[in-house]
Amino acid sequence: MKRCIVLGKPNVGKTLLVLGLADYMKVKDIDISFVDPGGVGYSRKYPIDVAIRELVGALPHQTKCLQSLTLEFRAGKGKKTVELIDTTGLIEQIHDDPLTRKAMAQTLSAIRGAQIVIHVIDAHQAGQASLSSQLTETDLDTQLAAFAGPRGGYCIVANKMDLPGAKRGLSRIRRSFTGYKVIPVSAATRDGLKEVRRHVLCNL
Ligand SMILES: Nc1nc2c(ncn2[C@@H]2O[C@H](COP(=O)(O)OP(=O)(O)OP(=O)(O)O)[C@@H](O)[C@H]2O)c(=O)[nH]1
Ligand SMILES: [Mg+2]
Repeated sequence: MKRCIVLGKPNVGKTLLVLGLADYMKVKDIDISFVDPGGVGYSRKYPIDVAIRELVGALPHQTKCLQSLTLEFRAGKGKKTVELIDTTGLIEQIHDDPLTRKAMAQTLSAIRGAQIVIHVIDAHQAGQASLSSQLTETDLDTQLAAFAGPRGGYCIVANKMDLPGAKRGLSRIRRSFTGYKVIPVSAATRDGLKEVRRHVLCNL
């Protein structure tokens, strides 16, 4: 089965994107497999609304391990499946909590095993910076795009498009990441998830 990894900075909406996509694809009960940075795993079945309530949070580093679920796509008479992997948010600095550091290392090593990469950037936050400024080479998002972008199946999701200033943020993201596919999304309202679904399906 092909793997699709969802990554980005903390709090950009990775977990809500993953669960929102499952919801958009009409998954009622989701089976989530958790694998911690030490390799210990377990799984749990949730109604989608409970998963959103328990796994999405406003504080950074809510997700501290790999959380994956399987999505099925109808393709002609058969079906195609993908493992969708939610990850720990990445930061430029060395985090002072050893467990979070390990979880970030786990995110980075999981990139190599994925055929599809969804890089989430918060468009609302990008809209707060001055419009003329572009991201520098040392910015984590620039580095992630340079690392994961040349591989097939890569796209940027500009999330939180429902919030004020996000359109401005989307322009800034498009200017800073020319040559990459950028999909505007609101994981909260589910707008744009059709295009995300199409991106995943096209790369299966
Ligand atoms: N308005 C709005 N809020 C969003 C959207 N996506 C996520 N959020 C909110 O942003 C916060 C972080 O969402 P998460 O999905 O937990 O973000 P994350 O990237 O998984 O965060 P970490 O696991 O901590 O790295 C939560 O309060 C969400 O409700 C969106 O499209 N619009
Ligand atoms: Mg998360």
